[in-house]
Amino acid sequence: MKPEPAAPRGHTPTTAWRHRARAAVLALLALLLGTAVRADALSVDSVEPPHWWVGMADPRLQLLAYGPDIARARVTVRGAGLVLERVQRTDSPHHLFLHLRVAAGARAGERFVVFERDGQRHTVAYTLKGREPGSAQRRGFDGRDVLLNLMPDRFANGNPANDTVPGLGDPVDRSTPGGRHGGDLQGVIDRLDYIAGMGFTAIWMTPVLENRQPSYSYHGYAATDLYRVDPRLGTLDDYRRLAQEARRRGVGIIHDAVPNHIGSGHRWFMQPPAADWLHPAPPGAPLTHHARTTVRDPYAAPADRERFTRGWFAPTMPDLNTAQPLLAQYLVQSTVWWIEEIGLMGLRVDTWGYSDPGFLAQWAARLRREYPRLGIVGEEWSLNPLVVSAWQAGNPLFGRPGAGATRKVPADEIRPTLPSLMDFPLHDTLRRALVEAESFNTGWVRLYDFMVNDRLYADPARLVLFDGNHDVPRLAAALDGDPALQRMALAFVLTSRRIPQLYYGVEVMLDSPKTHDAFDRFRADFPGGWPDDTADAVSGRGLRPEQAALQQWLRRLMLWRQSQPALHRGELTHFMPENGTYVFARHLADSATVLVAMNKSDEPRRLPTARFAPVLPPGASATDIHTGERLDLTEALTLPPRSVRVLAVERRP
Ligand SMILES: [Ca+2]
Ligand SMILES: [Ca+2]
Repeated sequence: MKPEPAAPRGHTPTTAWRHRARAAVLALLALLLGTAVRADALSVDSVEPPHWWVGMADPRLQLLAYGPDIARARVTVRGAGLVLERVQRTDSPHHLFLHLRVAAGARAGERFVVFERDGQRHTVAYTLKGREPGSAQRRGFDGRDVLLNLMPDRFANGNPANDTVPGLGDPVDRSTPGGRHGGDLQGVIDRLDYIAGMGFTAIWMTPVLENRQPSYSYHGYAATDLYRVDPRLGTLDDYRRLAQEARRRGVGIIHDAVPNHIGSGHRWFMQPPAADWLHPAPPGAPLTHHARTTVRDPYAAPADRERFTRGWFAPTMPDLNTAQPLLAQYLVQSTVWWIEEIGLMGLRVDTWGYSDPGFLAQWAARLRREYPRLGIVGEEWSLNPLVVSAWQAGNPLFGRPGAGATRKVPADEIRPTLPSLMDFPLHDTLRRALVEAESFNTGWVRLYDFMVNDRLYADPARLVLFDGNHDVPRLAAALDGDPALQRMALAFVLTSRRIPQLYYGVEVMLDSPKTHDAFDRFRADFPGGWPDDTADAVSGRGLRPEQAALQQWLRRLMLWRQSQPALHRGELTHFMPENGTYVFARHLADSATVLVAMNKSDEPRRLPTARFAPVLPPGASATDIHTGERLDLTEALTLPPRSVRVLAVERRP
């Protein structure tokens, strides 16, 4: 399990001859004085973060130096504008924490961190970079965007030379659903024209950091180095190039951050920087029970709450004790590092809620202080809207109540700070509503009724609604392969009062088992990502007609949506479902209204338009954005059987 020491970071200008001369003098002294001199060579194997920036809102910088017996070293820092305020030692002899301050107005360039011990000296050149113009004010994602979730190992193999990397374990094996399939960042770069051409404006990739695990590493959620791109996915330079090439096409990158756990192949598992760095390991301590309500439930037993946040996610995923202040600062900084280094648009945060609540509030607040507009969407996989809403900034229901309040809340409850959450409750409801038979309380009515829960959210329009992701059965499977229902689901995701996110391959109806534990099969390879694939979603070669038709239908909707302010920030008005139909409108003063009408029944439906009066001006007409049909809505709206119409409403002059 224990990996080799990481390659040194930063270069070390100390010359060997000087070491040797000093060692000879010391040996002579020892001989003369009769005292023992330690023969251990002073080495610094890594300093993290590997570099930093001038001009950050928070001037603090915490360096973690790692090396054999480094805790006994004396440290000085040379160079203007980087001030060493304090050296902190823990119970680990091999780690040393340096608390520094980057002075206001400090210039970009190299500084030097000098370690001295037993008469030896080791100097690390430390770079403070200049920030890209506008870095702090980078725009996050919002209703204008459509996010693409893809898994790099399963999207496209752009570089067969990196499929297996000696020393990392888990060699490529495309024949196994849970093996590495060889996809990589180059594969994504090669398909950016396709991604942008479909109408996506952001890519959320599952984690790209090193996962040095002996097996089952392709998913990326067991990081073993928080400052290294997994070499099987590419290099740091590839990641930077991907972000630059994407940005040129109007596409941002959303980085998957995992503050809750690491992989058991991480050096920290065997050699933590402090004894309280990780929560106790199973089987001595139980795994988490995934009961996420415990951190909100006023009646939850303390032991149940504790087990949720302190229990390991899996036996191969050591749980980070994020209440440890040095670790909390490490995690804030490593996230800032990727944002600055890659030029990220935002973050998707894994297993939000599984960490210490105080840490989560602080982590998000620190990032938003550094980047006020950064997009951050947390994964709170609860189907209960109350549990999801509890994390969104601005929710007055959560946080410690003021004096005199009688409301019972958990003692450590903290005000929410997160701008966005994944909308698992609405995602799940949408799927159920589509496959259910229609009745007075099932089918469309289930979805219609559910929207009242938007009252719980401080800002429902900032939630991310998705057709699927890497953890749930494919949309095609959930809807029993029905193309009409898939169109309705996708139309809803792309026109609802949410930020839409699609899962790669949904445009060509990628299928999977329906059972909820077939994770590896939800992550099938994107067609055409490998040279021997019989179909190619990008060129269209080998696609079945219904696949190509859905892809074209979706492309039309996504590109058109880019010019529709009513879909980006409009109000929502919806009408009670009738006879298997559901109609809603997105509208905004001084902007064209979008009317979405769906018909699940096998019969055509004629809907008198009088009841849509609040959103349809008298004598309105509309264009079906897919067929180009011009519809006169004065009397009625007709819907073909099992269809969805997305309509651009026009006022008749
Ligand atoms: Ca590859
Ligand atoms: Ca945890």
